[in-house]
Amino acid sequence: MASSTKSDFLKVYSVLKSELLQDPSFEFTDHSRQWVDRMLDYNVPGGKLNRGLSVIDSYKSLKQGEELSEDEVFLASVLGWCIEWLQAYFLVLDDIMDNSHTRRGQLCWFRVENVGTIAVNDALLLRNHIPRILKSHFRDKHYYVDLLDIFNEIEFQTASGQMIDLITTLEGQKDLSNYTLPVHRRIVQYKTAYYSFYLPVACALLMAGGNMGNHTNVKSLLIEMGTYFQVQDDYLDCFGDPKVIGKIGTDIADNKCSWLVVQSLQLANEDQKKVLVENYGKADQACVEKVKALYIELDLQEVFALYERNSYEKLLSSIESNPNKAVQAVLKSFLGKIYKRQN
Ligand code: GPP
Ligand code: MG
Ligand code: MG
Ligand code: MG
Repeated sequence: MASSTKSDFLKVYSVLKSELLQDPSFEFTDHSRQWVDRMLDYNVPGGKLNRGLSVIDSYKSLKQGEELSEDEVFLASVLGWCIEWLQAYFLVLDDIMDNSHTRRGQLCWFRVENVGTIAVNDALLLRNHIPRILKSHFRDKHYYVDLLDIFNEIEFQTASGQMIDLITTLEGQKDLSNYTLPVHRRIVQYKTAYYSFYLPVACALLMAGGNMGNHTNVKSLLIEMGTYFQVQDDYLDCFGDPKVIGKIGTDIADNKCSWLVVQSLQLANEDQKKVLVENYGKADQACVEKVKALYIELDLQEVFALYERNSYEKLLSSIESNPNKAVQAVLKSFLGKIYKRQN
């Protein structure tokens, strides 16, 4: 099945943006309309759009054999954009919390001249756009309340994951041995897997007349895939090319419970652990470089390559054990998109 084209999807973005800029609940002035217009263009459409596009692709797979109406494709695109709006809202705030510099090949929004802490309110606007979009396009659908509920649930889970991502760094400051695989797993499932993998499929299923209640094994598979995706993100934070990933890594300086530091704590001898304790979590480039050199010494690139191959094989065999061919197609296309990704 041909995957949805970015350009058709982007046309729906323009429609949604114009609707929001005409929202009768607010009396826009030229100045305020221009602000929201620029803020949306800066933060919403510039990513890979995988999450959003996968709602349409998943919906198409679930409706296998049926000719989709223009209206159905439009609605699936609208749901896809709601996830991209959610992602934009998270990223604007995450970049402030992680003290990041760049995102998607440009300055983080809060670092743009004259934006600063206005970015916090912009994130609130992005978040509030989601129920407004859903109301405009889904209020007469029988699954409207389920859609609202799922966006609320997933936002709560993501914010909870972000909380443990942040407060775990306090534990790590006391003692790095608090950074273990189970701790890492819990963080990444909540902060990334739910909204990035489970939510797109759950939206497509709701539109197709089903729900995740009948697909618990699919849910756990999506969470596994999301975990693998965030391990890749942790890896790319250190070993990715900023020109390709569009962002400069901050995990080492931020003392994050990253997959890389967890692996290195398992592999390091006493001297190497000392290097970690002395240099991890310091906002000093020389310290960051020492940690990176240790990662290379411990051959974490190879450890990651092995993990990546294993995860891929495990995920593929769980997917193939699913009895539903349409669901298999959805999951395989997800996995194909992220396996060995460089950005
Ligand atoms: C990814 O963490 C997780 C998020 C972007 C969710 C943020 C959630 C909030 C409630 C704000 P990350 O910091 O590793 O992502 P990146 O590497 O893209 O900065
Ligand atoms: Mg971040
Ligand atoms: Mg973060
Ligand atoms: Mg990261």
